[in-house]
Amino acid sequence: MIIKKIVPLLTLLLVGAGCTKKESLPENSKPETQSTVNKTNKGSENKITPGLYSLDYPSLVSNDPIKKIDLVINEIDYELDGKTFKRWVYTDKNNTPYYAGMPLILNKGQQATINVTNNTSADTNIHWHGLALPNDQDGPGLLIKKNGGTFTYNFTPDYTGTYWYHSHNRPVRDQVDNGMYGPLVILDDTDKTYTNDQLLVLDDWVVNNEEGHMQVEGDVDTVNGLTGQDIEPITVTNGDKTKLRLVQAATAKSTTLYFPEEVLITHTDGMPLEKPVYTKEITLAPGERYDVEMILSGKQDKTLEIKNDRDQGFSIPINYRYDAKQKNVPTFTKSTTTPKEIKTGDKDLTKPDIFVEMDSQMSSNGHEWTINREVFPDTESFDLKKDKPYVIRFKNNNHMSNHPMHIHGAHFKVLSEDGVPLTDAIWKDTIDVSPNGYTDILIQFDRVGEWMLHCHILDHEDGGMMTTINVA
Ligand SMILES: [Cu+2]
Repeated sequence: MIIKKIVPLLTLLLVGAGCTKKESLPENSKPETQSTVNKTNKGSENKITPGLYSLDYPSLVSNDPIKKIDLVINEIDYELDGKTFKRWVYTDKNNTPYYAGMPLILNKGQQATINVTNNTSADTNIHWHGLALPNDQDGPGLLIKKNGGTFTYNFTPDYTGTYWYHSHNRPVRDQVDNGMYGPLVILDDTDKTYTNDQLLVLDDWVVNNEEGHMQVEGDVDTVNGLTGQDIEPITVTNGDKTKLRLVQAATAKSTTLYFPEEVLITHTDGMPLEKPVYTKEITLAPGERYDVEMILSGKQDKTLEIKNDRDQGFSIPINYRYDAKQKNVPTFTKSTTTPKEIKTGDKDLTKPDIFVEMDSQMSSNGHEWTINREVFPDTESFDLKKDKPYVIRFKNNNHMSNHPMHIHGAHFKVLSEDGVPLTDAIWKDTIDVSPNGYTDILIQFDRVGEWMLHCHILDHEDGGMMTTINVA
């Protein structure tokens, strides 16, 4: 009854929701210079085109111990749903229109040297979401100055998997919502077995109207920065085994995807599942990633689609082509990669060491989002020891809103949800806690430093639902 234990969790992760708003850039950061992208300007690096983030695995393998990447943050004109507005984008020196951010692709064990140039009129920084890195290479605490400021990040990820990167400079929502994000993949040996390997970065933008009050939600849903008929189809044959790397970049709204046939969930937030799960739908809360395998068969060509849960949502076309000469019959992967383990000895995992209660309140400052009844930076912080296991209980006291809680600097294992233990391991870096629900996790930091813990509905984070974990 593994499935029964896991599926409700995965389903729960996606219920509820936040929102994202793409509004015009904040008043104090209007672009001073404008750049217009050329849609036909194809990205040369990694052979990734603006709308179809297809990872051409053989071409990406390099034996260089260090991958040098020039990452440029620009302000561009962005056309969406018939309107043109300003947004920010993570791109390269050629201003290639990576509408969901330039994909950063590393090989297993490869060091990244990332030279960032900030051409926008807002100070910023970058958080490498899901990677456990030295504290001084990640996000908050750094500042990449506006109007040409630079910073060089150096790190070597410990693990493979699907991650993403985004601004963590407050107000974080303003920056991420206006495009400061991109996907980040560390290739695993098993990725060679896929004939198709595609990134699908999900978001929603406020284009026609403003909605939401507790958080800002968009009204135009995008896949890799495109919407409607512009969304590029995925073409597969009966010989293909396709990997889809789903990244939820929306700042508030969760999205449920419906697949035409069962797919196999192999990874959550970059980490392999102990027991992969078959499903036809997945909900992604802000900040979450899921990797799935898709294998289609049949002796006739067909056009299918992956849809989401909104009337004005999106449809990702799948063009299936039958090739009679194709002898390869793909099968779902039996993953040989396992996540790390945390040694807990005789520790009682049913007794939390740390309680994190999420709630909201009205004050003279308006609507505030709280952790243990306080607003960041006045929230209670937690002092932990490196290489020592801790149980954290996230308890959501809101009856209306979910809270996808994210911790920097370490993955964690989900122990139980609403008191029901999981039988098979699920590792996450962002766990969506349902209204009135509670979730226990097990975490152990390998790295010292001050790490953030916050809600990934970024209006909640900016509104106070954040604290720090100090690891010594
Ligand atoms: Cu929240």
